[in-house]
Amino acid sequence: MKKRFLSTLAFTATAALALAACSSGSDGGTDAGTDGGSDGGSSGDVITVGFAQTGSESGWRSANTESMKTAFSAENGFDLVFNAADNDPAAQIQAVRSFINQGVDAIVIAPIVEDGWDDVLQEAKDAGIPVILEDRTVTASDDLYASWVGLDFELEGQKAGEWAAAEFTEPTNMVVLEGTTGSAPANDRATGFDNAIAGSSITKLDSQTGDFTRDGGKTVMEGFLQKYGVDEIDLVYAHNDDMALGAIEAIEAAGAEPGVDIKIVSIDAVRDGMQALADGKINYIVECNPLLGEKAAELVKAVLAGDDVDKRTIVEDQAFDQAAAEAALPDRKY
Ligand code: GZL
Ligand code: ZN
Repeated sequence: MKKRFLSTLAFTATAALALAACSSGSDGGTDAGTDGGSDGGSSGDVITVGFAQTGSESGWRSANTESMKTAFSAENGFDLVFNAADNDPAAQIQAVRSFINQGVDAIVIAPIVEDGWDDVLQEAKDAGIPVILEDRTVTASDDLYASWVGLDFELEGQKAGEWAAAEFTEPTNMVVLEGTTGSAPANDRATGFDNAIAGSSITKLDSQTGDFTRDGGKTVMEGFLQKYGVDEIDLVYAHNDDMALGAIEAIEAAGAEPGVDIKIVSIDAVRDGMQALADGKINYIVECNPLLGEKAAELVKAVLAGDDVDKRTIVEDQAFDQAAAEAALPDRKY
């Protein structure tokens, strides 16, 4: 308690000094976080934001990172301190701690996994630094972050499951390529899909994480093909396109035709996934929109300006069959 009290005390003193500096207009250079989030950016001041990204595990992630960097640009009034945690939850929490120590004005997180966030979010709160979540969610109490902008992962899983339940009316064996273990999308996409296929003719043979990567999807699919044989598997449910694209490689290497001998339903609708759908190697894709940067930047400015913000903002997704993918491909932004 003593340590925290002192750090708060020290922080308050620094903020008071920096605030004086900011308001006297002598805040010429970039803040480098000296004022610890008290200047709110409303004084036309540079807002220093620490962004803790999951890593670079998928095509979706690259599009999301690009969207965030474009939104949190210098011309938009930001100084972005970017960290990609290489899909390592401990490293991501360490990155958030370093943002707190730097005294950034606000912190944005795309949390790799849902659990384990309570302590560091409490530390950010004690330091007076608001946290905005983008993309994935956490199980920590929502008074530990200002707002979340993301997607309805359970609905994405449900849409994929509804397609599969309608498509397969004969007894069907399915294998599942799960996303990162403990992540909100992996948990919720499984729940939504399983609820949608309850009572259908689909049997889940196996389910294993491919960690949202192409290599992961390929390796796990190779294992399933070894274990069950091509003829025993009718359907693959991949929690993202990158794992579906890895599974396509494994199915072709086993001499079977993806999208024909073994059908595939996936989530994301990134360019490479949509191309595979247009080529008939994937059969259905539910979109998961990665372009969250603009909304996240809007939330950071509103929170620092002291405005009330919605706790949750869900971005719309759509779904694509082969014809819709062919039509949508030319205009896809990601
Ligand atoms: C979903 C996002 C997931 C994508 C994957 O919003 O968190 O992480 O579905 C990405 O492609 O790796
Ligand atoms: Zn300032």
